Amino acid sequence: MGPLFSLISSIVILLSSSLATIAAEPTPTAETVTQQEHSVIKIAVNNWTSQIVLSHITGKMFQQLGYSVEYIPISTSDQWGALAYGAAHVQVEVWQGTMAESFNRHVSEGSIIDAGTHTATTREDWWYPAYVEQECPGLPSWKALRECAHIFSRPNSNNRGVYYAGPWEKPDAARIRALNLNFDIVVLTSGDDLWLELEKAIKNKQPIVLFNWSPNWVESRIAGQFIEFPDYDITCEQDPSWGINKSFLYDCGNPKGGWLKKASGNTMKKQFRCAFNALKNISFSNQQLSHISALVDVDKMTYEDAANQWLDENKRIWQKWLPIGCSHE
Ligand code: TMO
Repeated sequence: MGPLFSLISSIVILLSSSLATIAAEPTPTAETVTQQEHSVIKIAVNNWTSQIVLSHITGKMFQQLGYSVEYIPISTSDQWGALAYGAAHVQVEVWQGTMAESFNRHVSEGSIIDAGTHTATTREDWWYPAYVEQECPGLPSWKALRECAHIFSRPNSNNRGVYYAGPWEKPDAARIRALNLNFDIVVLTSGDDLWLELEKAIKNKQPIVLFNWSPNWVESRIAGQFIEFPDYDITCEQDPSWGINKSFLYDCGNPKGGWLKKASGNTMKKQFRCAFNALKNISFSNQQLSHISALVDVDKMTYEDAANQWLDENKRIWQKWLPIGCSHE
């Protein structure tokens, strides 16, 4: 560091410390700003449709209670730290199949709160459109993937099958290895990218196997099935000797009939009491979730319009979720 630079930096340090002294003087304006900052509820927005629409529905309910809300786009893997440190306060769709491990760990460490379970039951796994069965009659059994991997190949995959994953799946490479499947993985970055690949394949009647989940819009519009892997068991992820492969973990599918939960940071209950109580009451069914995702992915509404439409049409449902006599002021 040159002498001129250190001179400049000392001046900067001097200047900024005197500025800090001035700024530290309590002024009414500064206090108001701080208070407002504390009253903004930050909602974690992930990257699949029902979660995004549900985030907006939840935000509008919080606004009805008098809170301000902010939407924070964040990946499912980054959201745990954000919830633990207050960069986000709420996540409205935590899916068992892809998030149980992190969710349970953070809840047991006390860094996030389990804010209750939706009535919807969930499944997330490899899925294919019905026409694929004509070329691979052993489906939906996973064993058929051993015979038919090549029909899922793509120009650069060297006759190996290609599985299109989203950014949320369990370790697919580990499952492919444990079940000895001749597949490569293409990881896409959002639900939208998965539906583009699906649309392209359907147009050409080309075999495709990709990550999908239920509830989702797909089941209401496109005939198809999940691959039936060996049934999920927690031991499959913990003890290599479990299941058909005695040396490796993950020789099983994701849970069927999995849970769907809401999560909050552990300060939410105190900081935004009324909103926290509303959050605990929020509960969506399978039918409601596939409906709100179809509004966007099929009917091409914006996330916010879809949220507004659902709120307009279901006042009697969500108004019951707002705690009575509760306004945060
Ligand atoms: C978390 N997801 C519903 C995309 O599987």
